Amino acid sequence: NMRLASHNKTRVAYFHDEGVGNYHYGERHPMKPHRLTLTNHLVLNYGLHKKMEIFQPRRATDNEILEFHAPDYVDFLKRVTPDNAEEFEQVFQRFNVGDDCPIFDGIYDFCQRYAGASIEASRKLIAGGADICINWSGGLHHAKKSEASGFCFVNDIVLGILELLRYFPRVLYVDIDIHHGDGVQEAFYSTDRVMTVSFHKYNGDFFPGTGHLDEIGSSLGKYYSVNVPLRDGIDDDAYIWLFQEVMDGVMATYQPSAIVLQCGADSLGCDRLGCFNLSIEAHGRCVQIMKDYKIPMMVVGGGGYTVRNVARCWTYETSILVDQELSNDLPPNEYIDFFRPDYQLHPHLSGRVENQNDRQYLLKVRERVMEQLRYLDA
Ligand code: TV7
Ligand code: CA
Ligand code: ZN
Repeated sequence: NMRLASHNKTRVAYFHDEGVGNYHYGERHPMKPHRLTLTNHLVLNYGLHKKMEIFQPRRATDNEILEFHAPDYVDFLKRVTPDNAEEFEQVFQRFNVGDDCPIFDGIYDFCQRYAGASIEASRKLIAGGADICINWSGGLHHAKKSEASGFCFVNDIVLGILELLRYFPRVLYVDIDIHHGDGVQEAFYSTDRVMTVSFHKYNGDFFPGTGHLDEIGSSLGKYYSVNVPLRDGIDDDAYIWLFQEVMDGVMATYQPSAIVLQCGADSLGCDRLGCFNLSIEAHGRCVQIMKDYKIPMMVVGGGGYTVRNVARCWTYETSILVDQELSNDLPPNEYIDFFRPDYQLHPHLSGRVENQNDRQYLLKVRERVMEQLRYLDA
């Protein structure tokens, strides 16, 4: 890759919207945008901003959001508020708003902010202005063309990939959130210009219910959707092994020109909604593995419901992307109380859930994925 060969330091651009952490899904709702403020504070207090270019992103415009989403759905998101919600109740079902995807103050503004950052990140990569772009507020992978789903209203990943496709011939999407990346998979299910790869818990029941090994894509996109279904309690060694095996196979066969990596932190041990046993180090190892392929890459957030660990994880992953080692002692900061009682970057997170992924199961999954990838070569 000439663009990377011409200089040896990775250039990282960090997109952070000052206001994006101030939205509230509701008192009892597990999605807490405040985790983005917390993450940004740790990033700054560790001094990582000195090793990146920092951008305050633009909000996405209506027309940019309409590149993927349907006009009637966008119109609804723009107009609905908690105060006028009753006027819209007849369309709540159609657009799937309710408990998981509630109407809250500033909902469309929130979407414009996190989606604007992903679109700007794509443009920065296209312009060759950075090798890696980070948007921790993005990664809302469940949103569909005409409906909200799983805490996601606008699919910033699909919008970011559509932008990348204006310039890059092939885009690889990789998703390590514990949930299946269904919205992104669906959007690109019948094209070979995007390969989607999701690692997730799957048992037919866990949200969103899709992501079976046999979902491989259709028509031109046949074999270009890859699913890695996992059982409860997967540990560091098994996850890293399988991730390395699958991604080496994918990179060798697909040879993408750009990568989008969704880093949902609900795959960590001790997550409020998750059931894996991953440490922050192992989660970060996946980020390191993708970085080492040296392809232009956008890194986004996603799920993550134990807020203190989300901030730790994405801060650590920022440090990996800028090649800066961090002390395990968290720097003093105004939110230090969130990190009680240990005040460490790497708390012990495993062991809460029994590992249901035996060796035989993991080998079967790897073999099935490798078999699928062999069809790409042919
Ligand atoms: C990317 N799990 C999103 C992951 C989206 C998961 C779900 C909840 C949940 C919602 C709440 C709440 C919750 C303790 C957990 C079938 C249902 C069951 C709503 C109560 N507490 C991402 C979406 C998932 C909302 N949804 O991938 C308000 O858990 O399982 C479901 C669907 C129907 C709706 N009910 C839950 O990480 C960002 N929801 C408390 C208050
Ligand atoms: Ca996933
Ligand atoms: Zn998730």
